[in-house]
Amino acid sequence: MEQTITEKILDDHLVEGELTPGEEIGIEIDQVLTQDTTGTMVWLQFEALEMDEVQTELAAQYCDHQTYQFDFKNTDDHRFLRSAAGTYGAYFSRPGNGICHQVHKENFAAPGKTLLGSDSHTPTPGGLGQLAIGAGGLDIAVAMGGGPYYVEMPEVVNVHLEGELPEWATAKDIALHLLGELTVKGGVGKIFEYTGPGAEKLSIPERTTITNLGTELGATSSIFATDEKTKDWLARQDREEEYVDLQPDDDAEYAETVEVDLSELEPLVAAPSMPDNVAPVSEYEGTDVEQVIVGSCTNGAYEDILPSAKMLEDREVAKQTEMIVAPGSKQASEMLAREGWTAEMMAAGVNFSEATCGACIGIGHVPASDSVSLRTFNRNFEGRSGIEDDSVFLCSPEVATAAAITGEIVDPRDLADELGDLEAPGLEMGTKYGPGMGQDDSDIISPDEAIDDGLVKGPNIGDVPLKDGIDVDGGEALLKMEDNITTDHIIPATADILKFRSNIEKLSEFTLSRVDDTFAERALAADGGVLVAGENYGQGSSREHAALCPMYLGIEAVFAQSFARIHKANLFNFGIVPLAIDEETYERIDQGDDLAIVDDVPAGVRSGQEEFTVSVNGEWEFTADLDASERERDILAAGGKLSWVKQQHADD
Ligand code: MIC
Ligand code: SF4
Repeated sequence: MEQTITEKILDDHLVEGELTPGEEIGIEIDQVLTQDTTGTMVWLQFEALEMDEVQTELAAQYCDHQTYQFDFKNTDDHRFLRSAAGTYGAYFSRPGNGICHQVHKENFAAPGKTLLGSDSHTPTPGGLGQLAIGAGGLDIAVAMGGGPYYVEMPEVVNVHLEGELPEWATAKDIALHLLGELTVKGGVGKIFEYTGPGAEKLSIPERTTITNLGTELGATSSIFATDEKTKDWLARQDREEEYVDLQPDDDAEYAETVEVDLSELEPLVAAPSMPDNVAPVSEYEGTDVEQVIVGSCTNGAYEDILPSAKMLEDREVAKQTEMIVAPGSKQASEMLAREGWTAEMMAAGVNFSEATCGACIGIGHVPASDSVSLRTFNRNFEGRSGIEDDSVFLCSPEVATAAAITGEIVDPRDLADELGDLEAPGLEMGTKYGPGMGQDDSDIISPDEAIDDGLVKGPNIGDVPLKDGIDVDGGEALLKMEDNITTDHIIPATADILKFRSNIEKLSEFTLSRVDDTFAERALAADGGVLVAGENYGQGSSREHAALCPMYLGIEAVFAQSFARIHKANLFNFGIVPLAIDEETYERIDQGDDLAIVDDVPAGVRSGQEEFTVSVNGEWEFTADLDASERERDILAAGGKLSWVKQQHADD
């Protein structure tokens, strides 16, 4: 059988099922990654599963999301994570060393291998030919213990890139163009495979910008074939031996093909407050910009920042605007510094940040009220920057830097015309630097170097809540929400909330506070209930806290028109029943209605029942669908994945 790249890698790792789209498959995981704001739960769950050591080829723990300490809580988390990595045999990347996706790409990502990570942008190294998938922390803990990862076999979509990018259009614009066309739910249940002459011309950092943003499409993953560029890039990281040739077969069959002619693209922005709210930059020209940030896991590589540096040579940041560069990794910072670019950018008025997620989740560099911030990031969900009425635009480093120079949104092509001497920077390597990319692993502690002093749990490290069995019969619709509710709505990040990620009791007080700040209190007073939502419920991050906290508050079921992939898996993992409803039913239900499930849910879940009858205030009825594999039903019946795995261990 002729195969796509995805099918080849999955075939090599398949332990259960068949590669039929929509069917559940079990795959072997070679590498796992976790970060600081999902990692504490991962290791607490690993401990609760009574595992002795990491079973995958490689596990890496990064400290990247929260590196600015306000009190002992994050430092406690980081100390615990270092101790867990040392105890169980994972690599540990110290705070300040960079964002997990960038550092993993530089140090460990390998073509042909599978990677599972407790962060939604884990697919980033797909640009290097790695099949990488984001998942909830509990799935990472189980995979790290040697268990297969179960996922619905996605449809493989071919994104065929023709032609060449015109000057000032970038890889970011390819991704934004797709978001504009396909929307934030266009990729659910799909893997995007990029092929064609246009794909071959892209550099590795350009490819990884695109695979990173595949997450915003809701895709399970995104991947490119490998070639000389992949080999060269690995060689620059001193890892040439990890190169594997990976191509789709000539007659590989794709579920669908999306054609993009790169020569037709132009500089784009995603306007507030959804990554698919895409328009040409020219539509917003003249908008005042108070803040510009270049960096993050999307555009934080050395090659992403270099264009900004070149554009700023002999120029200055406009006085009414602040420009911050937040490199994705220390390696990127170091290379810019060694080449002298850092000093030049600083002299132009740029302020450098530590290599951290920070501003991307409202930790530091919060925009001023009622102001526009232009960022090279991947998400601009309402309130994510740290203030509720934010106005965040997403764009390429080139568009961001053009705005920093003028103080307003400007199409860089127009700016180039106006200035006369501004050249499109392109992505070629810096000239001042010799061979080798300045590979730096001084901030990575390998399992061999680790001090194994046992798990160190300070007062910020709580317990993992555990639910036993299933006891679901419906309840009050405590909240009715719209389409595209993000996990940032369910459990916001931001500095004042993020520090409670290891303390579910406290964190749950913030559940859905961005939608209704009385929710947590009402849920506790009602002793549980259900949630109602439109399409694509739970899009965005992988944070399992968005299921754990509702579970803690007694939420039994979520009725939604459709669910985002990772969040749906997290609902199963924490014993909350995801039930699908149609649009008409959604429209008829009101917040406060009593949704009593007429059928015996525990029995139905066990017996494979797919339709459940629900009575609304005892006045009218509707049918809700449970789309779950046998394994997912077993997990629900056990009260969640932790109880399920524990039961299985007890049976062995
Ligand atoms: C995000 O971009 O939303 C995050 C913060 O990286 C999350 C992880 C988290 O919530 O800790 C993600 O993308 O999974
Ligand atoms: Fe960090 Fe933002 Fe990337 Fe999430 S999207 S990993 S918060 S930089």
